[in-house]
Amino acid sequence: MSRRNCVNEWSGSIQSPNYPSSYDPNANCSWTIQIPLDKYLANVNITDFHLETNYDFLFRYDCSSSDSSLIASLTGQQSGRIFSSSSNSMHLVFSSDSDSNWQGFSLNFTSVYSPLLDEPTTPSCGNNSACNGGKYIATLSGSGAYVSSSGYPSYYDNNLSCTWLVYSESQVKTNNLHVVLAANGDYLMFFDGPSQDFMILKIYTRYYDSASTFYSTGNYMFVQIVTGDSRSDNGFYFYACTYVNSTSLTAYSGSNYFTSPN
Ligand SMILES: [Ca+2]
Repeated sequence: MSRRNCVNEWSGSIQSPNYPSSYDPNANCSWTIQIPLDKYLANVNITDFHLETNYDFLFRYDCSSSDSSLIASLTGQQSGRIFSSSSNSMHLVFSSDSDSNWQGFSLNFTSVYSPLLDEPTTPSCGNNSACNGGKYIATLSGSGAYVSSSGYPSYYDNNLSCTWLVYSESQVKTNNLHVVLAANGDYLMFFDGPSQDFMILKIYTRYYDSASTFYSTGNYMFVQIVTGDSRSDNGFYFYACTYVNSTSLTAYSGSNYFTSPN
């Protein structure tokens, strides 16, 4: 069977054919999620996902057709995963082979406003930083990205609100976080998603220095430093890199198990 679907909604759900009964063999179905306005992301929660491992797949593309770049190939059991699009559209393709049909999948998606979907701006006040309404977007590849307050370890400015959006094709992981903030109401926050609308991962208000790491649940981590009108200190730095949970994600290898439906 072959089927194409367009979902032009603010929120909704998508199920594999026949769900929760088993899907058909040789299925080839696609969905385009299009959030009605720019600057919104589709945030997808996989509520149930059981596909035959390495034979049946849900392919995730970053834009509105399978001509776009393939982000991930999901197979096996993936329930509980969360991921986001990097724009207001996302394309999904479900493909099954000729036998062993499992239960399939059910996904919910919602819209999330992300003002940082504007084009990245040139950092206005130092390396990897953007302040007072600006933004810095780091897309992780290779060895990752160094993120710091402006001019670290030189003292940061007063009255800052600086933000960083870190994107990875898998999850975002922090390394070697070092924080030195003045005791003046200054704070550093990490959010588990593409904006401040998401759950707070960490808040730091003074000193912190550790080799311990933490992760985003999905593809984005949003970072914000806010400083008051007096006193200052060194600021912060960390190294952001891509984290792949190898027990639940089959990375796309560009090999021969996928045929485009188009
Ligand atoms: Ca199968």
